[in-house]
Amino acid sequence: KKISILGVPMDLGQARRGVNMGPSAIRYADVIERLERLGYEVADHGDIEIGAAERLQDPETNMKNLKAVADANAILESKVNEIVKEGDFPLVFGGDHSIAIGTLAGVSKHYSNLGVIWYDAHGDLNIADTSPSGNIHGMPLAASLGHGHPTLTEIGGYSPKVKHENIVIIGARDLDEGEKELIKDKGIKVYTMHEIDRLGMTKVMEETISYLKDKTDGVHLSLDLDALDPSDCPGVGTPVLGGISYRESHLAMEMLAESGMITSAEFVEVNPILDERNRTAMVAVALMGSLFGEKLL
Ligand code: DIR
Ligand code: MN
Ligand code: MN
Ligand code: MN
Repeated sequence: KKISILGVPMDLGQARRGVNMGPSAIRYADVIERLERLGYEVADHGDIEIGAAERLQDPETNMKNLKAVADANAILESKVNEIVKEGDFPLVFGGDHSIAIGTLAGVSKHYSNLGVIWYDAHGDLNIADTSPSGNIHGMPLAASLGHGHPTLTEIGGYSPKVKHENIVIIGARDLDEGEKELIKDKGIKVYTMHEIDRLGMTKVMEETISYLKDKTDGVHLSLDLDALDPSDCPGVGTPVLGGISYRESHLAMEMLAESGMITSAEFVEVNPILDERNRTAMVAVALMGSLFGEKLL
């Protein structure tokens, strides 16, 4: 099977510059060699182009850079669509998490019941009205569920991309009020840090896999590096204490590899400017190794 890599140097979905260098940082950490060593053919499709930042938050929409974020996601949608059409595995590097809108738009039309694992300290379930920041990287899961501004929900020309009952959030520990309401209202499956501590990652992943296995025909992994503890991944724009450990994350990726259920993935929010000697990108690449079947023995 062939893996097709796409970089998305997006930094307009949040407030801290530098996350646009995430794709370079991940490539610098030898991702292609690592995946090739596992026997995959790897094609690097390079980075897509991102437009210019608007200087102010639009008072009408309560969002920052809506047009530039939407335009880039439309391009991303068509590139990811092509990759899936070719029968390749799309592996997307961010860039901030607003790019999940385009990735999911490109992937989901190829499945009748796409599942999504959202590995993140945050829910990314805000709409403009509930967002405390106006940052679109806090909105991509809501947009993919069909909630929010049509400029975001209609990317790819259809909505929703995923059903509420087909998503699992893992690692949550910072949720806004509107996000909590949506989770309760729709009964969205969430493993907060409390459940991860209490059940252990093995049980969390066993439950996640069996929850998604029968009702989905493909599963997208959207991995925000801020799901991990900042001591392991300091190079992220919105670090939150008390996160998932490096070892638990490897276990999660290994269990997903064994399940054989993951059909697309993205690794986002790597910001080398905020990082320590590219550690966060190196963690991302190590986790990709496990996700694609790397084993010690
Ligand atoms: C916050 C932060 N919930 C917001 N979101 C982040 O701005 O909507 N997502 N950092 O990754
Ligand atoms: Mn996120
Ligand atoms: Mn996050
Ligand atoms: Mn809905």
